[in-house]
Amino acid sequence: MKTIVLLAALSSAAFGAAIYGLGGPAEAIFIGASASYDSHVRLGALEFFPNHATAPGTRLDLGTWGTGVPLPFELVVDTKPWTWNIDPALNADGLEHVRIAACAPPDPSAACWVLGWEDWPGQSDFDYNDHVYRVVVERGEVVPEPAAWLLIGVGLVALVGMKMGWRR
Ligand SMILES: [Ca+2]
Ligand SMILES: [Ca+2]
Repeated sequence: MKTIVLLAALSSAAFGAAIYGLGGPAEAIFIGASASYDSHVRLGALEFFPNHATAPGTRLDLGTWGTGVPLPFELVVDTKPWTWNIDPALNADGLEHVRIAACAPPDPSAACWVLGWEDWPGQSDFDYNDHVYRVVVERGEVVPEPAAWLLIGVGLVALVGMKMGWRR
């Protein structure tokens, strides 16, 4: 039983149960939808990509996300009173309503994810293609931490000391 639970947790993690910021801007690109119900995506105060009124390839700036900060995507079903969260624990039916797969980022330092949502609760088809988009998360500029600055300072002092030593 424990093994089954662990495997379930691993398979969920393999799909990337959460998407995290990398200190830089994030962008969403709409891919498409195979659904009869209307739905759109919510990310905090942003409501976007109505599935039947958005052209594939439409891009949206999601703002800057700090390193390790999860992006709390939700799928809002407009036809029915259903909202699904990226975290299955927050869903009324307790089920996973989004499959997440890695994709090739535009530059190697960024991360790219494809999110495919399921808009029906409980006994649905679970085809995870009712609302599909890509998210590219960019890495922020790397700013040395105070400890790193201290090390750099110590290194410079040592270098200067060595040069002065050689002159004597
Ligand atoms: Ca579908
Ligand atoms: Ca479906």
